[in-house]
Amino acid sequence: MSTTTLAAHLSQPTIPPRLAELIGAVAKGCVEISAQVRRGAAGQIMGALGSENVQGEVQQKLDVLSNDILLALCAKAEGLSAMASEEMETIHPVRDVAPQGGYLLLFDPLDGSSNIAVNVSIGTIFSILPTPADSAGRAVAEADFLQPGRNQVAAGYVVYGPQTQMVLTLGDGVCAFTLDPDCDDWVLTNPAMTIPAETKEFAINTANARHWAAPVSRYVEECLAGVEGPRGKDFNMRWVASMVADVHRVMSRGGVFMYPWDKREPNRPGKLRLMYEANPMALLVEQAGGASFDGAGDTLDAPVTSLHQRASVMMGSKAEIARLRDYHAV
Ligand code: P6P
Repeated sequence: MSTTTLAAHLSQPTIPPRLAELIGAVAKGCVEISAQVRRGAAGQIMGALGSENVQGEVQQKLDVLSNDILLALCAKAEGLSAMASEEMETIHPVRDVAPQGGYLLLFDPLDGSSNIAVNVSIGTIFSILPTPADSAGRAVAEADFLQPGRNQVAAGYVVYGPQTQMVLTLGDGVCAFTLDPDCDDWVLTNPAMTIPAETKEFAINTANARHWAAPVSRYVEECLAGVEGPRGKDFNMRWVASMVADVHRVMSRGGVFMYPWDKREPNRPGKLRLMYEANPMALLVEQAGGASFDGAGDTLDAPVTSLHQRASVMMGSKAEIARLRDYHAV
Protein backbone atom coordinates (compact mmCIF):
# COMPACT_ATOMS: atom_id res chain seq x y z
CA MET A 1 0.00 0.00 0.00
CA SER A 2 1.52 3.34 -1.01
CA THR A 3 2.51 5.63 1.82
CA THR A 4 3.41 8.49 -0.52
CA THR A 5 1.16 11.46 0.12
CA LEU A 6 0.35 14.47 -2.04
CA ALA A 7 2.47 16.64 0.25
CA ALA A 8 5.45 14.29 -0.18
CA HIS A 9 4.89 14.19 -3.95
CA LEU A 10 4.76 18.01 -4.14
CA SER A 11 7.96 18.34 -2.11
CA GLN A 12 10.06 16.97 -4.97
CA PRO A 13 12.92 19.40 -5.73
CA THR A 14 11.80 19.68 -9.37
CA ILE A 15 8.51 21.34 -8.33
CA PRO A 16 8.67 25.09 -7.60
CA PRO A 17 7.70 25.53 -3.93
CA ARG A 18 5.10 28.22 -4.66
CA LEU A 19 3.44 25.97 -7.26
CA ALA A 20 3.44 23.13 -4.72
CA GLU A 21 1.88 25.47 -2.13
CA LEU A 22 -0.87 26.52 -4.54
CA ILE A 23 -1.73 22.93 -5.50
CA GLY A 24 -1.72 22.05 -1.80
CA ALA A 25 -4.24 24.85 -1.16
CA VAL A 26 -6.51 23.56 -3.95
CA ALA A 27 -6.25 20.05 -2.50
CA LYS A 28 -7.13 21.31 0.97
CA GLY A 29 -10.15 23.13 -0.44
CA CYS A 30 -11.29 19.95 -2.17
CA VAL A 31 -11.12 18.01 1.12
CA GLU A 32 -13.58 20.55 2.53
CA ILE A 33 -15.75 20.41 -0.60
CA SER A 34 -15.76 16.60 -0.40
CA ALA A 35 -17.01 16.78 3.18
CA GLN A 36 -19.81 19.17 2.19
CA VAL A 37 -20.79 17.03 -0.83
CA ARG A 38 -20.91 13.93 1.38
CA ARG A 39 -23.25 15.62 3.83
CA GLY A 40 -25.82 16.18 1.06
CA ALA A 41 -29.34 16.60 2.35
CA ALA A 42 -28.11 15.94 5.88
CA GLY A 43 -26.52 19.38 5.68
CA GLN A 44 -28.15 22.69 4.80
CA ILE A 45 -26.35 22.87 1.49
CA MET A 46 -28.72 21.25 -1.01
CA GLY A 47 -30.86 23.02 -3.56
CA ALA A 48 -30.66 26.01 -5.85
CA LEU A 49 -29.93 29.56 -4.75
CA GLY A 50 -32.38 31.18 -7.17
CA SER A 51 -29.47 33.01 -8.80
CA GLU A 52 -27.71 32.36 -12.11
CA ASN A 53 -23.96 32.27 -12.81
CA VAL A 54 -22.22 34.08 -15.65
CA GLN A 55 -23.17 31.17 -17.90
CA GLY A 56 -26.87 31.78 -17.22
CA GLU A 57 -27.04 28.48 -15.31
CA VAL A 58 -28.99 28.11 -12.06
CA GLN A 59 -26.49 28.17 -9.18
CA GLN A 60 -26.71 25.40 -6.62
CA LYS A 61 -25.85 26.31 -3.02
CA LEU A 62 -22.92 23.89 -3.28
CA ASP A 63 -21.61 25.69 -6.40
CA VAL A 64 -21.22 28.96 -4.49
CA LEU A 65 -20.01 27.26 -1.30
CA SER A 66 -17.33 25.36 -3.24
CA ASN A 67 -16.28 28.55 -5.02
CA ASP A 68 -15.98 30.42 -1.72
CA ILE A 69 -13.95 27.60 -0.13
CA LEU A 70 -11.38 27.68 -2.97
CA LEU A 71 -11.21 31.50 -3.01
CA ALA A 72 -10.54 31.65 0.73
CA LEU A 73 -7.91 28.89 0.87
CA CYS A 74 -6.04 29.66 -2.37
CA ALA A 75 -5.81 33.42 -1.72
CA LYS A 76 -3.26 32.53 0.99
CA ALA A 77 -0.88 30.90 -1.50
CA GLU A 78 2.12 33.25 -1.87
CA GLY A 79 2.66 32.66 -5.57
CA LEU A 80 -0.93 33.28 -6.60
CA SER A 81 -1.63 36.46 -8.57
CA ALA A 82 -5.34 36.04 -9.37
CA MET A 83 -8.13 33.52 -9.79
CA ALA A 84 -10.96 32.97 -12.27
CA SER A 85 -13.96 30.70 -11.89
CA GLU A 86 -16.99 29.49 -13.77
CA GLU A 87 -19.01 31.05 -10.95
CA MET A 88 -17.49 34.55 -11.27
CA GLU A 89 -17.95 36.93 -14.20
CA THR A 90 -14.61 38.69 -13.74
CA ILE A 91 -11.21 37.71 -12.38
CA HIS A 92 -10.46 37.77 -8.65
CA PRO A 93 -7.05 39.43 -8.05
CA VAL A 94 -5.43 38.44 -4.74
CA ARG A 95 -2.61 41.00 -4.78
CA ASP A 96 -2.28 44.61 -5.95
CA VAL A 97 0.93 43.71 -7.76
CA ALA A 98 1.51 40.29 -9.35
CA PRO A 99 4.36 38.40 -7.62
CA GLN A 100 7.35 37.77 -9.90
CA GLY A 101 6.98 34.30 -11.44
CA GLY A 102 3.53 33.94 -9.95
CA TYR A 103 0.56 31.87 -11.07
CA LEU A 104 -3.00 32.27 -12.27
CA LEU A 105 -5.55 29.75 -11.00
CA LEU A 106 -8.75 28.91 -12.88
CA PHE A 107 -11.40 26.47 -11.73
CA ASP A 108 -14.85 25.07 -12.13
CA PRO A 109 -15.50 24.61 -8.42
CA LEU A 110 -18.22 22.01 -8.78
CA ASP A 111 -18.78 20.67 -12.27
CA GLY A 112 -21.88 18.62 -12.96
CA SER A 113 -23.73 20.14 -10.04
CA SER A 114 -27.10 19.24 -11.60
CA ASN A 115 -26.18 15.71 -10.45
CA ILE A 116 -26.02 16.73 -6.78
CA ALA A 117 -29.75 16.19 -6.27
CA VAL A 118 -29.57 12.64 -7.65
CA ASN A 119 -26.38 11.63 -5.82
CA VAL A 120 -24.26 11.11 -8.94
CA SER A 121 -20.49 11.82 -8.95
CA ILE A 122 -19.46 15.45 -9.45
CA GLY A 123 -16.10 17.16 -9.40
CA THR A 124 -13.76 20.14 -9.21
CA ILE A 125 -11.57 21.01 -12.22
CA PHE A 126 -8.57 23.35 -11.97
CA SER A 127 -5.94 24.84 -14.26
CA ILE A 128 -2.76 26.76 -13.39
CA LEU A 129 -1.18 29.21 -15.83
CA PRO A 130 2.00 31.29 -15.38
CA THR A 131 1.48 34.99 -14.69
CA PRO A 132 2.84 36.67 -17.85
CA ALA A 133 6.33 38.10 -17.36
CA ASP A 134 5.14 41.54 -18.55
CA SER A 135 2.72 41.69 -15.60
CA ALA A 136 5.60 42.40 -13.19
CA GLY A 137 4.95 45.52 -11.17
CA ARG A 138 1.29 45.83 -12.03
CA ALA A 139 -2.04 44.27 -11.12
CA VAL A 140 -3.15 41.26 -13.12
CA ALA A 141 -5.75 41.91 -15.82
CA GLU A 142 -8.24 39.52 -17.41
CA ALA A 143 -6.17 39.59 -20.61
CA ASP A 144 -3.33 37.89 -18.68
CA PHE A 145 -5.52 34.80 -18.38
CA LEU A 146 -6.14 34.52 -22.13
CA GLN A 147 -3.34 32.03 -22.77
CA PRO A 148 -3.52 28.81 -24.83
CA GLY A 149 -3.95 25.58 -22.90
CA ARG A 150 -0.44 24.50 -23.82
CA ASN A 151 0.85 27.20 -21.44
CA GLN A 152 -0.59 25.44 -18.38
CA VAL A 153 2.03 24.52 -15.78
CA ALA A 154 -0.37 22.21 -13.95
CA ALA A 155 -3.93 20.89 -14.20
CA GLY A 156 -6.11 18.50 -12.29
CA TYR A 157 -9.51 17.43 -11.16
CA VAL A 158 -11.06 15.96 -8.04
CA VAL A 159 -13.91 13.48 -8.51
CA TYR A 160 -16.35 13.17 -5.59
CA GLY A 161 -17.51 9.61 -6.17
CA PRO A 162 -17.49 6.42 -4.08
CA GLN A 163 -13.93 7.52 -3.41
CA THR A 164 -12.68 11.10 -3.56
CA GLN A 165 -9.74 11.10 -5.98
CA MET A 166 -7.45 13.79 -7.32
CA VAL A 167 -5.84 13.34 -10.75
CA LEU A 168 -2.95 15.74 -11.32
CA THR A 169 -0.33 16.66 -13.90
CA LEU A 170 2.54 19.11 -13.66
CA GLY A 171 3.53 18.46 -17.28
CA ASP A 172 5.50 15.26 -16.61
CA GLY A 173 2.92 12.47 -16.62
CA VAL A 174 -0.25 12.00 -14.59
CA CYS A 175 -0.70 10.65 -11.08
CA ALA A 176 -3.76 9.93 -8.97
CA PHE A 177 -4.31 10.34 -5.25
CA THR A 178 -7.12 8.90 -3.15
CA LEU A 179 -8.40 10.78 -0.13
CA ASP A 180 -8.13 8.64 3.00
CA PRO A 181 -11.23 9.72 4.97
CA ASP A 182 -9.72 8.42 8.21
CA CYS A 183 -7.00 11.08 8.14
CA ASP A 184 -8.07 13.45 5.34
CA ASP A 185 -4.76 12.84 3.59
CA TRP A 186 -4.24 12.28 -0.15
CA VAL A 187 -2.47 8.96 -0.75
CA LEU A 188 -0.71 8.27 -4.07
CA THR A 189 -2.68 5.39 -5.62
CA ASN A 190 -1.54 5.59 -9.26
CA PRO A 191 1.91 7.06 -10.01
CA ALA A 192 1.48 6.90 -13.81
CA MET A 193 -2.01 7.02 -15.27
CA THR A 194 -2.03 6.05 -18.97
CA ILE A 195 -4.91 5.93 -21.43
CA PRO A 196 -4.99 2.84 -23.73
CA ALA A 197 -4.75 3.96 -27.40
CA GLU A 198 -7.61 1.65 -28.39
CA THR A 199 -11.03 1.41 -26.78
CA LYS A 200 -14.55 -0.04 -27.06
CA GLU A 201 -16.27 2.74 -25.12
CA PHE A 202 -17.53 6.18 -26.12
CA ALA A 203 -19.33 8.87 -24.16
CA ILE A 204 -21.66 11.41 -25.77
CA ASN A 205 -25.21 12.64 -25.12
CA THR A 206 -26.92 10.76 -27.94
CA ALA A 207 -30.13 12.76 -27.36
CA ASN A 208 -28.36 15.43 -29.46
CA ALA A 209 -27.65 13.07 -32.38
CA ARG A 210 -29.88 14.91 -34.86
CA HIS A 211 -27.90 18.11 -34.22
CA TRP A 212 -24.37 16.76 -34.70
CA ALA A 213 -21.98 17.59 -37.53
CA ALA A 214 -21.47 14.84 -40.12
CA PRO A 215 -18.03 13.62 -38.89
CA VAL A 216 -19.38 13.06 -35.37
CA SER A 217 -22.49 11.32 -36.69
CA ARG A 218 -20.30 9.05 -38.85
CA TYR A 219 -18.04 8.17 -35.90
CA VAL A 220 -20.94 7.34 -33.55
CA GLU A 221 -22.93 5.45 -36.20
CA GLU A 222 -19.89 3.27 -36.93
CA CYS A 223 -19.50 2.53 -33.20
CA LEU A 224 -23.20 1.63 -33.00
CA ALA A 225 -22.88 -0.65 -36.07
CA GLY A 226 -20.61 -2.80 -33.94
CA VAL A 227 -18.90 -5.96 -35.13
CA GLU A 228 -21.04 -6.09 -38.33
CA GLY A 229 -19.99 -2.53 -39.21
CA PRO A 230 -16.75 -0.92 -40.45
CA ARG A 231 -15.20 -0.99 -36.97
CA GLY A 232 -15.46 -4.78 -36.75
CA LYS A 233 -16.07 -4.69 -33.00
CA ASP A 234 -18.89 -3.87 -30.59
CA PHE A 235 -18.80 -0.68 -28.50
CA ASN A 236 -20.35 0.39 -25.19
CA MET A 237 -21.85 3.85 -24.70
CA ARG A 238 -21.61 5.70 -21.39
CA TRP A 239 -22.97 9.15 -20.38
CA VAL A 240 -22.90 10.29 -16.75
CA ALA A 241 -23.57 13.94 -17.71
CA SER A 242 -20.79 14.91 -15.31
CA MET A 243 -17.61 15.74 -17.24
CA VAL A 244 -15.31 14.85 -14.34
CA ALA A 245 -16.92 11.41 -13.93
CA ASP A 246 -16.92 10.69 -17.67
CA VAL A 247 -13.33 11.88 -18.19
CA HIS A 248 -12.16 10.01 -15.08
CA ARG A 249 -13.46 6.79 -16.63
CA VAL A 250 -11.53 7.60 -19.83
CA MET A 251 -8.38 8.35 -17.81
CA SER A 252 -8.84 5.11 -15.87
CA ARG A 253 -9.59 2.62 -18.69
CA GLY A 254 -9.63 4.44 -22.01
CA GLY A 255 -12.53 5.62 -24.14
CA VAL A 256 -13.67 8.80 -25.87
CA PHE A 257 -15.51 11.70 -24.24
CA MET A 258 -17.33 14.02 -26.63
CA TYR A 259 -19.33 17.19 -26.25
CA PRO A 260 -18.90 18.52 -29.81
CA TRP A 261 -20.34 21.50 -31.63
CA ASP A 262 -23.95 20.98 -32.71
CA LYS A 263 -26.43 22.98 -34.68
CA ARG A 264 -28.70 23.86 -31.76
CA GLU A 265 -26.54 26.97 -31.29
CA PRO A 266 -24.48 27.14 -34.51
CA ASN A 267 -22.53 30.22 -33.36
CA ARG A 268 -21.40 28.46 -30.15
CA PRO A 269 -18.41 26.10 -30.41
CA GLY A 270 -19.91 23.75 -27.81
CA LYS A 271 -21.38 23.58 -24.30
CA LEU A 272 -18.20 23.15 -22.25
CA ARG A 273 -15.86 25.98 -21.28
CA LEU A 274 -12.34 26.09 -22.66
CA MET A 275 -10.29 27.70 -19.89
CA TYR A 276 -11.40 25.72 -16.84
CA GLU A 277 -12.93 22.55 -18.31
CA ALA A 278 -11.59 21.60 -21.76
CA ASN A 279 -8.00 22.85 -21.35
CA PRO A 280 -7.17 21.27 -17.97
CA MET A 281 -8.80 17.99 -19.04
CA ALA A 282 -6.97 18.10 -22.38
CA LEU A 283 -3.60 18.53 -20.66
CA LEU A 284 -4.32 15.55 -18.39
CA VAL A 285 -5.46 13.41 -21.32
CA GLU A 286 -2.41 14.31 -23.45
CA GLN A 287 -0.05 13.74 -20.53
CA ALA A 288 -1.63 10.28 -20.08
CA GLY A 289 -0.94 9.41 -23.74
CA GLY A 290 -4.33 10.38 -25.16
CA ALA A 291 -5.36 13.27 -27.39
CA SER A 292 -7.89 16.11 -27.39
CA PHE A 293 -9.39 17.66 -30.54
CA ASP A 294 -11.84 20.54 -30.98
CA GLY A 295 -12.92 19.88 -34.56
CA ALA A 296 -10.21 22.15 -35.98
CA GLY A 297 -7.06 21.26 -34.06
CA ASP A 298 -5.62 20.29 -30.67
CA THR A 299 -7.67 21.67 -27.79
CA LEU A 300 -4.47 22.93 -26.16
CA ASP A 301 -3.68 25.07 -29.21
CA ALA A 302 -7.13 26.67 -29.42
CA PRO A 303 -6.94 30.46 -29.70
CA VAL A 304 -8.23 32.16 -26.53
CA THR A 305 -10.33 35.30 -26.88
CA SER A 306 -12.42 35.38 -23.69
CA LEU A 307 -12.36 33.99 -20.18
CA HIS A 308 -15.61 32.04 -20.45
CA GLN A 309 -15.41 31.00 -24.07
CA ARG A 310 -16.76 27.57 -24.94
CA ALA A 311 -15.18 24.73 -26.87
CA SER A 312 -16.07 21.67 -28.89
CA VAL A 313 -14.61 18.73 -26.96
CA MET A 314 -13.49 15.30 -28.24
CA MET A 315 -10.83 13.67 -26.04
CA GLY A 316 -9.51 10.26 -25.02
CA SER A 317 -7.84 7.23 -26.59
CA LYS A 318 -5.31 8.37 -29.18
CA ALA A 319 -6.37 6.07 -32.05
CA GLU A 320 -10.01 7.12 -31.72
CA ILE A 321 -9.21 10.83 -31.68
CA ALA A 322 -7.00 10.31 -34.76
CA ARG A 323 -10.00 8.70 -36.47
CA LEU A 324 -12.26 11.63 -35.50
CA ARG A 325 -9.60 14.03 -36.80
CA ASP A 326 -9.53 12.16 -40.12
CA TYR A 327 -13.33 12.26 -40.39
CA HIS A 328 -13.28 16.02 -39.81
CA ALA A 329 -10.66 16.43 -42.56
CA VAL A 330 -12.84 14.81 -45.23
P1 P6P B 1 -25.89 17.51 -20.90
C1 P6P B 1 -22.57 19.42 -16.47
O1 P6P B 1 -23.65 20.33 -16.47
C2 P6P B 1 -21.77 19.66 -17.74
O2 P6P B 1 -21.28 20.96 -17.76
C3 P6P B 1 -20.65 18.64 -17.85
O3 P6P B 1 -20.14 18.26 -16.62
C4 P6P B 1 -21.33 17.47 -18.57
O4 P6P B 1 -20.42 16.69 -19.33
C5 P6P B 1 -22.34 18.18 -19.46
O5 P6P B 1 -22.61 19.45 -18.87
C6 P6P B 1 -23.63 17.40 -19.58
O6 P6P B 1 -24.44 18.10 -20.48
O7 P6P B 1 -26.33 18.39 -22.05
O8 P6P B 1 -25.69 16.07 -21.31
O9 P6P B 1 -26.76 17.62 -19.67
